[in-house]
Amino acid sequence: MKSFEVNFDGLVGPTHNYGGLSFGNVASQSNSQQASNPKEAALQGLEKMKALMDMGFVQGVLAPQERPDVGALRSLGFIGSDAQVIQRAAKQAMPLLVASCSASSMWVANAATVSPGADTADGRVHFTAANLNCKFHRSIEHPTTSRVLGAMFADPQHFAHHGALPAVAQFGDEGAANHTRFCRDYGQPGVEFFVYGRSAFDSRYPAPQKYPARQTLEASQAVARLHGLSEEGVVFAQQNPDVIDQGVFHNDVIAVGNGELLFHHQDAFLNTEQMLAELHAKLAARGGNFQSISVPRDQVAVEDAVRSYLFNSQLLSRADGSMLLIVPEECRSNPRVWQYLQGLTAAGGPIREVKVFDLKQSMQNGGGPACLRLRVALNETELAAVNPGVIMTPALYDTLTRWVNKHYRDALRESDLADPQLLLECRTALDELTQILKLGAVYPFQIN
Ligand code: SUG
Repeated sequence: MKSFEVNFDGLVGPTHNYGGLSFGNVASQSNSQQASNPKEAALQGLEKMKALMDMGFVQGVLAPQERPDVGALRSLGFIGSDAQVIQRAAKQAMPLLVASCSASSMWVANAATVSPGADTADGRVHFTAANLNCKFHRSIEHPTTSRVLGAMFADPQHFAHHGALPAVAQFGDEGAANHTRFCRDYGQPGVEFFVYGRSAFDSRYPAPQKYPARQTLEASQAVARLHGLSEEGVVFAQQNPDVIDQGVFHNDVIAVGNGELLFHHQDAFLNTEQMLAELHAKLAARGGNFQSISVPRDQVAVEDAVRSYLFNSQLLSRADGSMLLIVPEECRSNPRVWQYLQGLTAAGGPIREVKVFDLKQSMQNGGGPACLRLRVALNETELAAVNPGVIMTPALYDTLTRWVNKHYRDALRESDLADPQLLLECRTALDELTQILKLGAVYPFQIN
């Protein structure tokens, strides 16, 4: 049976703005308070989805969330009508209003961790929504994420959904941004690679000093248990705490894997040799030939990786077995990174081509090509069970482009977030979107 890796991209929501909300994420902090352009952000994302579809990849779309999140503000004590809740928050606690308006659900690599049916004990595709416990504005995503994923992957015969882990920092879980899967073929049992930033229960593990480690070992282990993964099919590895302190807030800012290949920076991990040997042995036991490309620090410094998002790229397998790397424009404007990439594709290794996309609106908040997609490996039967409304087609691309042009603003500043009209605009847009994507009622305003 044929199998695929389907990329579900997050559609950027109408409140996309630069709130400076993510301590430890250099781009989010440095672009705080700049005016954003939600319309351009959503169109840039749609362009990438269309380009992948046109190249022959199966591409899906994941809906944004209802923002401002009036329910989150109510839970913090703001009362009155929806408009009064927003106005009171704007007056008394602007940072909370900004957090409740974030369009951060666009970075769907953080929506959930996904294990394909070939790896799990019951043969179903398992999803665990990420609690995103490290930042308030992201911790409010998982209830809607679960409803949206449930509406996309509804058939219990093929899909199993787990709620987010307990909402404490000890189980901080950031989803697929710290998870990669290696395999010979998407439909065959693979090796799932979980990368954590610290241990919450064992003080012998080192931890970063300056910025938070968002993913804990214990959270990764819990997800592996929930998904029914076998010991032979998992590898846990620790991120180098020093790179977290340089702005590598998720492993997907310093490494990306696909098929049998791990593409990573020399300084990405702790105990790298041992980790690579374990990956090699475990993949070999599953019939695969693990390979890695380590990018030396004297060619690309960690700072260059963080600024260019070289590793926040999509590594895609083409029909002829070679790989394509989808990188953001910022890689082309960094001379060292661009030179490295030229050498990489000329070297005749597995990565043969680099394609560049303009994702500046998302990049300015620390979200590159890999952040914007959730990978779900599916066989033909499972793909046929996915809600067809969320699979990208030329017609859906046209409809979504028209929908964005009709509903989205082309400039948003912090002061605009207090405008109660924005809430109405967003709800009108999202109500229409659930019909376009055939999701049913998934948003709080539709179900309360
Ligand atoms: O969680 N930025 C996101 C970026 C997430 C990127 N995802 C991956 N690397 N997979 C974050 O830090 C910034 C929001 C703001 O400042 O307005 C933000 O949430």
